[in-house]
Amino acid sequence: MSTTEYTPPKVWAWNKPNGGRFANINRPIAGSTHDKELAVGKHPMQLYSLGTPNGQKVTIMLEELLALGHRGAEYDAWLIRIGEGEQFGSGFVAANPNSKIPALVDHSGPKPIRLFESGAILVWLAEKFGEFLPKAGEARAECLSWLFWQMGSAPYLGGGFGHFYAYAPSKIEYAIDRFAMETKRQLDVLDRRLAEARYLAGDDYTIADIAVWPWYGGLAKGLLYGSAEFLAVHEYKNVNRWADEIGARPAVKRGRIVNRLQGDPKQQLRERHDASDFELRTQDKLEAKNAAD
Ligand SMILES: N[C@@H](CCC(=O)N[C@@H](CS)C(=O)NCC(=O)O)C(=O)O
Repeated sequence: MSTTEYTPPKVWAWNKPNGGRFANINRPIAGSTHDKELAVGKHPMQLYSLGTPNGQKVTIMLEELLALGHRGAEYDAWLIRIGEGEQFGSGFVAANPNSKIPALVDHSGPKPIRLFESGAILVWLAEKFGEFLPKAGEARAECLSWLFWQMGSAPYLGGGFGHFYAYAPSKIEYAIDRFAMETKRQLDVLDRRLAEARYLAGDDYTIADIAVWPWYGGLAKGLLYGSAEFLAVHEYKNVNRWADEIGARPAVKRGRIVNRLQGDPKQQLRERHDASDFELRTQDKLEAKNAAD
């Protein structure tokens, strides 16, 4: 990649790989690249995802619903390897025309209903089961506001800061400065909110916490982009208190490992088709299962 000053041409053209970490999958057109139907399991909810922060939101929500006894939230979690372009298979594109995980197909009604965008999936599940979304008033307003805050903010963290700090083929001071500043500002926004409230919507744990935790909880606990020291994340004391409290929830511990492909193999459950799949980890059979996949 050239390090000289770039003069954009009159009309941009896709004529060269950019060398970035995602160069082999990025392209400027939508639609499928190959035919591949999605597998369908036995449960009402069919999830097609990967254990990134965006994927974890949905598996945490489903595990929380199951923990409350909602059998209708039983799910099969199928792995979509985005590094290998599986989000461009025809079946996945039919579930999400935007070709990004997570996508959910709800088979509980007379005809399957597709959902894409993690925020939409969380609201759908919250309304369907009557959990984690306050029904009215200030708590509902706060919940929806922080939920949509996450949808608007995280691209600056992931696509901006994370991309230029950790993945871009060269370190560009301008880009890292710009997005580090915005990321720290966002952490401060959260820290101030969590100084005045236990959870983002107030006294109760909601889908706002479920959406924000995998991104900003992960960042505060030093799990994203190897950036803990660079961003001095320990300074955000209220975010850390909140991140620890949510991270200790059993459903969160389960949900965050589903569809994971990275990190400690004991913290990866590549596909989840039954509640008993989690026990495989404690029996040390998971590594063998993952190796066989
Ligand atoms: N706003 C979307 C973001 C989804 C997203 O960016 N997913 C990423 C993984 S974390 C993805 O599938 N990327 C594949 C690609 O860009 O080709 C959501 O919240 O669901």
